[in-house]
Amino acid sequence: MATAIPIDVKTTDERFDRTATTTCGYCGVGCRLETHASGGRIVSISPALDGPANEGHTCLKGRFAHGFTRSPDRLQTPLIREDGELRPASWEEALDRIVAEVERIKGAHGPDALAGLASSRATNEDCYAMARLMRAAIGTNNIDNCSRVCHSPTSFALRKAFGLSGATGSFTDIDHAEVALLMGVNPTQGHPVVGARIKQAALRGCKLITIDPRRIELADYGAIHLAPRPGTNAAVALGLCHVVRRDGMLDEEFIAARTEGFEAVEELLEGYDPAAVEEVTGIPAADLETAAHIYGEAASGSLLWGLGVTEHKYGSEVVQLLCNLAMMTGKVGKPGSALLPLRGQNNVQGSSDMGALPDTYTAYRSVEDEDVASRFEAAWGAPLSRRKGMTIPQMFDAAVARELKAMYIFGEDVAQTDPDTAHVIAALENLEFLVCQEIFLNETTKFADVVLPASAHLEKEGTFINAERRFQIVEPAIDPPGEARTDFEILGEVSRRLGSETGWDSPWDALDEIARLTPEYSGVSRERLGRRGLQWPVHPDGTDSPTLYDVFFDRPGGRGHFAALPYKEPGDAADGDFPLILVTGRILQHYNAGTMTRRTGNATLVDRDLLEIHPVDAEKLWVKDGDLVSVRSRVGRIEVEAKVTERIEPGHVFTTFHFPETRTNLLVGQSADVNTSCPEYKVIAVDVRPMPEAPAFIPALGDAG
Ligand SMILES: Nc1nc2c(c(=O)[nH]1)N[C@H]1C(S)=C(S)[C@@H](COP(=O)(O)OP(=O)(O)OC[C@H]3O[C@@H](n4cnc5c(=O)[nH]c(N)nc54)[C@H](O)[C@@H]3O)O[C@H]1N2
Ligand SMILES: Nc1nc2c(c(=O)[nH]1)N[C@H]1C(S)=C(S)[C@@H](COP(=O)(O)OP(=O)(O)OC[C@H]3O[C@@H](n4cnc5c(=O)[nH]c(N)nc54)[C@H](O)[C@@H]3O)O[C@H]1N2
Ligand code: SF4
Ligand SMILES: [Mo]
Repeated sequence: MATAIPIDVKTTDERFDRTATTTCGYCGVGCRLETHASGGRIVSISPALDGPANEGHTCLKGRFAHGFTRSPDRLQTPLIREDGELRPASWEEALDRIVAEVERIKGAHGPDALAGLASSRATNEDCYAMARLMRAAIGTNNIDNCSRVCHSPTSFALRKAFGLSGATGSFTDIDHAEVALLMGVNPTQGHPVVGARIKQAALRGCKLITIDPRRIELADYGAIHLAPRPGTNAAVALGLCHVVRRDGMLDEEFIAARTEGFEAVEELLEGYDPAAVEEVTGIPAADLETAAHIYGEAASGSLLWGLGVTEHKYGSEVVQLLCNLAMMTGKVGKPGSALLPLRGQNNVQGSSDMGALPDTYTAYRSVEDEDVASRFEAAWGAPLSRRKGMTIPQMFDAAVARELKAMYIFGEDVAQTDPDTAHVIAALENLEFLVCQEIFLNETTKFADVVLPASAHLEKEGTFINAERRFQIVEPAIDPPGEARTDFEILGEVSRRLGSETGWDSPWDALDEIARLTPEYSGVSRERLGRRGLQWPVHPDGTDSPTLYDVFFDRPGGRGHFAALPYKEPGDAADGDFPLILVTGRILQHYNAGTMTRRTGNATLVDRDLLEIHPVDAEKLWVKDGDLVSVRSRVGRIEVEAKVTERIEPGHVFTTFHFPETRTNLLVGQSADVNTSCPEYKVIAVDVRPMPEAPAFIPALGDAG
């Protein structure tokens, strides 16, 4: 159990009129930060030396990208659409409009004609309040969050294989691992403080195996890099398992005592010898053998993965295959042997844990479970639907079909970040009523009827849960600007006006309620979280769980489950018309929709999305570094500047989705994970052509800080 230090330990410095210790609101590492403010503006942010995930480090986003908070573009009053334009309105007017429209649509079409999205950028208490608003005040389970387009396959697979939807260990396991195998994850860009931890581990002798179609930075520190064709991870994982078994690296004792279903896997593995795997993946057989021996022979080894695994048609199956690999070698549930999916958003673990999902209440308990539903009914004083709600893609399909009439989108820029932008726009246009609760106008607010001005992570209190399942405290560094209110206040007020009084005075009341209603979080309280947080499950006495499954798995019978899943081809493939495979992802300097980082000094570091292309392809296509190119997929076309680089393999191209001017997601189709409908953002067949004219300059939004 982590020792709690009182939360009011703060620096005192006369240059600042407010200091706070909080948790970073960008990525899922969950760095603890010391904020210093003066005159209502943040002056500086430094790393908390005792932050368990960051131990005195941060990246450039957590430390420096705070200027957006006082950007002149911040939403400071509610907005209402009138004659096609958004105009400023009072809170009364905006809330009245919401209540009138929600009641009208609910009356005419029933509660399932409405849907909501919770923000994984916001706190647990915000997401819990959003789930309560949709379920109790409106009466529908139509609620989802961005985990759908991110790590929902991880959640699905971990629950199937081991029982719980979270990393099995902690970042410190990397320090104790003889080997770290990274599949489809690029931590030096996406989770930089963990990326730095991995580099340090490598310099101390930890052997890295990187598996990525691109030569990511950590490959330069590694023992071996495997570059599979995008979408062939299953064959890679099965090939690794084949060699581990063939060459006697199985942990027979662990398999016998702790698992079930291995026989079916053994049979399946016969078909995946390294030569067969080379055919499918393009990875030289000898390299696959080397990687399997490095991992298989080590006494401890951790597996890390990201969207290069999940955002595929069979993403949830590949995660199950990674679980197989860990169980075959007994590398789970002990120090140095952890499965660490690097969850993306600062609180995507939390938004899902809090039940901002169409099928589950807190801690993944089904909405169809009578006992659970009736406990929430009693607590919330409202009848609750036992019918599963819609996922995000189902919501958009239903809106296109004019069955879904209204959405309440809280902190997600779906018109920029969800796949198949044209389809998303058609859905948003079809809605009779759209509310956006935001900190900036974005691509999605272009379709909103009401926009509510909310607070950023540096302006609110509550808790986030990081990628290690760690609840950590969030404290306000400054107040929200103008008339903006905290997300928690807004959601409580909307609930109240729709007839469902929450009775909460602050997020801490909501946290107490969450703990009361959820056995896995029963020991969580503000006081106990202190400066170091607690990793769930947290028992009633406050003991937490840095390592899961040291004795048994959290499944009926306590055994881990092997899944016998063969390789299947990705949803899209290159052909004569679309000869290249586009992979999309992110870079260090910008964050997802970019609404925040584009309004900081980071925009002077990088001011546009770039298309990475190998010199061989570039030459074939007459493309030079810096040229504007046209990229066409089966569903859309964009224009973007080319960057010629050997980091990418011939036949593949890569770009990001941080700038609305690029509209990368126009290119992404409807193909998605078979179990969770997570989009296949990583395999898009495209045709790239040079453009006749010079690149258009995309002006940076400037540093408001
Ligand atoms: N700076 C920054 N940090 C972020 C974010 C951000 O936007 N900017 N976003 C946050 C969010 S929401 C998330 S979810 C995380 C995501 O963090 P990551 O999971 O690291 O995300 P990506 O960079 O999208 O993809 C990881 C890698 O997968 C590789 N890949 C693609 N296809 C395949 C494949 O078929 N097989 C294999 N083995 N690899 C493949 C890509 O080349 C890429 O290097 O980052 C978080 N942190
Ligand atoms: N092509 C491609 N597309 C992708 C991906 C990819 O790899 N490739 N990755 C996908 C992934 S993993 C994810 S998670 C999604 C992320 O997609 P989004 O969730 O849409 O992206 P974000 O930029 O994190 O921010 C969401 C919005 O929340 C607002 N916001 C931030 N903080 C707060 C807050 O505290 N309160 C309120 N009310 N609003 C707030 C921001 O201004 C922004 O408009 O993108 C997905 N899209
Ligand atoms: S690594 Fe992630 S949590 Fe840490 S400072 Fe950077 S963005 Fe924030
Ligand atoms: Mo994500």
